[in-house]
Amino acid sequence: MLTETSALLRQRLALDPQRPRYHFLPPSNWMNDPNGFIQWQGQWHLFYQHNPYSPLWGKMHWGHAVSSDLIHWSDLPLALTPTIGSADEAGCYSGCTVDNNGIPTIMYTGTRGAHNEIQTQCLASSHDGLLTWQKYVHNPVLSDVPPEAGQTQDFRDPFVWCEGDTWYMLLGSRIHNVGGAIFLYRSKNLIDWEYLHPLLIGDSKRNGIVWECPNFFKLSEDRWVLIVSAYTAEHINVVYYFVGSYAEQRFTVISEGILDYGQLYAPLTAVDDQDRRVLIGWLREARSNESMEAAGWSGVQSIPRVLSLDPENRLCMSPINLDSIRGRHHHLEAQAVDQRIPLELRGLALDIEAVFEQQALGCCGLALACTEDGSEYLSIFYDVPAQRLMVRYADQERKATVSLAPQERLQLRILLDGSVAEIIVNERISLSARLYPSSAGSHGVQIIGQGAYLHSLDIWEMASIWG
Ligand code: DQQ
Repeated sequence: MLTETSALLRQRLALDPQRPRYHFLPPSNWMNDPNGFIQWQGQWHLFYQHNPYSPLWGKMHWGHAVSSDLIHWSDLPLALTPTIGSADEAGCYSGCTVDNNGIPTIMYTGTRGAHNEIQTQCLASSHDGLLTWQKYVHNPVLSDVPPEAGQTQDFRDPFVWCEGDTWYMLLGSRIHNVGGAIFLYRSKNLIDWEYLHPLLIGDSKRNGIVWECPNFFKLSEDRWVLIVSAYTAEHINVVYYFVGSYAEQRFTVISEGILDYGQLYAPLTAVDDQDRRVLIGWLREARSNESMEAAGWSGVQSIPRVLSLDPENRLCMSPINLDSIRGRHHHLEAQAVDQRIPLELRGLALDIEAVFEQQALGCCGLALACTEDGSEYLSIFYDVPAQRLMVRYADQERKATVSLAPQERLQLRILLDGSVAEIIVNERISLSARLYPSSAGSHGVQIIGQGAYLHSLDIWEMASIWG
C-alpha cells in the first residue's frame, strides 16, 4: 500500500540523524495533531493534521496511515482536502472517526476566513473501507457557538461517542474572560445536534485560554477521564487530565493532573478490540522554522500508550507493542553509582528501562546522545530529596515533580529516537523531550548519579519501522 512516491520521500530523508526511525511521521512536510484514530476490522487507522506542501504549518489536510500493530505503518492517500467555496475551504481541522452503523464517519472542524476564525463542524463518510471520503453535502452540521461562550472564533475538534441510541459530542472552546471550555452536545443521527451544557470550564489564570482537542471516556468501573489540550497566551501549551464521575451528562471532577510535562500535545484516544484505551499524541518540535524548512519535515507522533488509572486516580501510561522492533539487548546488573559510568553502547534509537533504588540523599539518571567531546547530551536526572525530575538539553530545561512513596523505586522508561525522547516515570509521569543532535556521529549512553544505586538497566537497540 506504500506508494512509490511516499517510499522515495522516506528514503530521501532517512539519513537525517534527527529524523525518528520507529515513531510515526509522514513521508515529508508538516504534521500536527493525530485525528480520527480508530481500530476498524482489526486495522488501526491514523489520520493526522497535515500540510502536504510545506514543512511549516499551513492549510490543513488530513493525512492517513494504516497499521495492524500500532508500530508499523503504511501510508495511504490524503483523506480530507479543503474544498474551495465550502465550510472547510481554509482547512480541515481536527476531529474523530466513529462507526455509524457500519459506515466509517469522520466528524471534523471545517474552517473559513483569513485566520481560520469561522469554525464549524462537518461530516464525511467512507464506503470503501476508509480509503476515500465523501463530505456530507449539507455541511456544516453545526455552526452556532453557544452564546454563553461570548465569542465565536474558537469552536473545534469534535470528539464523539455513542451511548445506547444517542450520540454525544464534545467541542473545544473558551468562554470570554473566563477560560477554556468544553461544550457537550447530543444527537440521534450525527447531523442534528442539541446543545446541552459545558462539560467543564477552566480558568484562564490557571489552565489556558482555549481548550482544544477534548477526549472523554470511562476508564474504570466508576471513573471517567477528560483530557484537554490547553492553549496558553505564552504558547506553553499543556495537556491536562481530569478524573471524576459522570452521571446524567454531568461530570464531577475528583482529581486532576498534567498528562505530559514536555512537548506532547493534542493527544487522541481510541478503544481497541480488547477494550484498552490507547492514546497517541503529537510531539511538537522545539526548533526554528528555518530548521524545519531545511529538514523538509516537522512533527512526530508518540508511540501509542495504553491508559489506566492507579488507586490514587492518577493517569498511568504504558507504551504498546515495542517488542517486535527491539533488537540487540544490553543488560546491567545492580551497582552503586557515584560518578558517570559510560556504557559501551551507542545509538540514537533505543528503548531503555532503568530502575534505581530511592537512596535518601541521592541523585540518579542517564545522559543520552552524548558526543565524544561532551558538548552535546540530553540528561535525565532525578533528585531524590527534591522528588524532582529534570531533563536538560542545550539551553532548555524541563522539570516535573515525581513523588515517590517510601521505598518505591524510580523506574525510567525512555524511548530515544533521533530528535525524540519520550520519558515516562513510574508509568505515571510523562515528559516528552526533543533534542537535535548536530551530527550522525556516535552517540553515547552514560549512567549519572551521586549516592545512587542502580537496581537494573535494560537497553534495546531499536530497528527502523520503514524497512
Ligand atoms: N490543531 C488543529 C486544531 C486544534 C489544534 C489545527 C491543536 O483543530 O485545535 O491544526 O493543535
